[in-house]
Amino acid sequence: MAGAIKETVSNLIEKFQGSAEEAPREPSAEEFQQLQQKYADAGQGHVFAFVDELKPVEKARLFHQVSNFDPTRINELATTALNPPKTEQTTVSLEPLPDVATASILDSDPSDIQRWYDEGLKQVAENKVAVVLMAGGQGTRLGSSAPKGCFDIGLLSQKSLFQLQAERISKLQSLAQKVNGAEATIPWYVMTSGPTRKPTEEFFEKHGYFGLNKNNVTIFEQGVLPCISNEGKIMLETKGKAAVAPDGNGGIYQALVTSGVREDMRRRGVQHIHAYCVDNSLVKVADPVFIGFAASKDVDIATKVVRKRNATESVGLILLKNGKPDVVEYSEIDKDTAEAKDPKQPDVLKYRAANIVNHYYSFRFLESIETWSHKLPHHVARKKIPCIDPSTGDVVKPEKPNGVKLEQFVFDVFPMTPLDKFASIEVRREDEFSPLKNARGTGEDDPDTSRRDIMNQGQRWIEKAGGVVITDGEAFGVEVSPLISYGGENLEFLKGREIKAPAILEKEE
Ligand code: UD2
Repeated sequence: MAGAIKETVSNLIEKFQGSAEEAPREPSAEEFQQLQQKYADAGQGHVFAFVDELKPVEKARLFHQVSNFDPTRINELATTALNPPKTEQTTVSLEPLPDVATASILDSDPSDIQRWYDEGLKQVAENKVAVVLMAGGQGTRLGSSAPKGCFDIGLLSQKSLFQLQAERISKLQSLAQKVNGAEATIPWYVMTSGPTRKPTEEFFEKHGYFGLNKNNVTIFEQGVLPCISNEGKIMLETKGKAAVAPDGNGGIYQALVTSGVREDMRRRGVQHIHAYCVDNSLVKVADPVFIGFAASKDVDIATKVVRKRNATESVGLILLKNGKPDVVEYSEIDKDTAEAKDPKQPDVLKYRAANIVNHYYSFRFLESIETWSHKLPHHVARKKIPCIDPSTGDVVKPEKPNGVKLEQFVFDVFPMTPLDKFASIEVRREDEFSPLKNARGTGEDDPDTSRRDIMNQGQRWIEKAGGVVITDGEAFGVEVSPLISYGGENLEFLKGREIKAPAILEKEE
């Protein structure tokens, strides 16, 4: 009997909490009036144009949503976004990064690479390394409504990108455990946005956090910004809701603070943070070489780059801008700069250090977020934004861009650190960069190229360890589970073995 009562009580609590989440606290008339006045004073009073038509719970939701924004700050952003300052091109000096701030795996001494690896693994073993996954983007170009990390690129294992990344963390933890015999933990912080949070949480729950201890996996949410009309007004998605969009992967910094993630890192004694892009199927999560490289140089920021494929590849370019490390995004680079050739090597691009959203931060640097995060610029994307006409209440489905979305870019923090606290390291594209950007069949940066690159990498690892992979025409590649090998290590047991491609290696037998 007692059990039944307990069950009923817990159901009631859950029901109350559930309904409580649906019905936010109702603001007092005074609170509501103050907020309306604040918006009216900023010329954004139209946000409340239909408040008399709203039910109390809708009114409360609108109150809580727009309380998160400062209309005066929004006006500043809108003014800058719609009237970008006309910086004279001549005032911007661009140069490739100087040698002092660049290294390359391709021409580093193997003993250096081993030293960085050992140092990085030691930091992991001492529980000083954490990972932040940027997973708030919406896979528009991929054509999938689910978060990109859930995507199955068609591997024999049918593993998602999230699962591959989780298993790389798990394997690295066990490799680190061998360093000093103690349990090694790499906390994994997954940044989501409004549209990706719930499906991401459900996916992780459904897959039991891919075997990781869920106490070391934190799913948090980045902020949003209102969409702005071409006239500088906050747009309404419905009569009771402002139209908003995720604030860009540069929202990571504010989110690390407001979500309590930075505090959790501090409590755990984290010193080194690896932040990366969810859609890179080859990503080396918490790569010990990268951590060791950055730790040994004692930098605050480090970034991995690959050689740019061609002048039109959709990647940012890491370079020196007005003497500071910076990135010019592919959506903002001018043609001449993108096509400029290296004066010393006429058939090589002058700007060829391609950004791959693969960054290192010292925890020391993240302690200073409050001093510079408000200085990060907002980038403007002109979009067709479905909205409500504030003067008539009619639904508008625009045929052409009728407003702007504002987003911050994660790499805009680079100029905030002096050059001697910044480093970039070039890595092999075939080993470390295969972005899943486009729908199947595009032929570039799509599920088939992601799968191809993983299978080819596994085949290279096996052949390097002395195994023989039998391929013919379409049949190529071996999927090596991350739980067997993180980066191609410890595959000597395959020496002399023949493996018929396509194959999957999931057991060390
Ligand atoms: C990103 C880089 C670009 C290049 C390219 C290579 C930025 C700003 N641009 O361009 O320079 O490296 O990738 O693949 O980094 N994300 C969020 N929240 C957001 C928006 C994006 O978490 O509000 C995440 C997204 O889930 C992904 C990463 O940031 O993990 C990159 O976002 P994207 O794929 O939209 O960026 P893309 O391909 O335009």
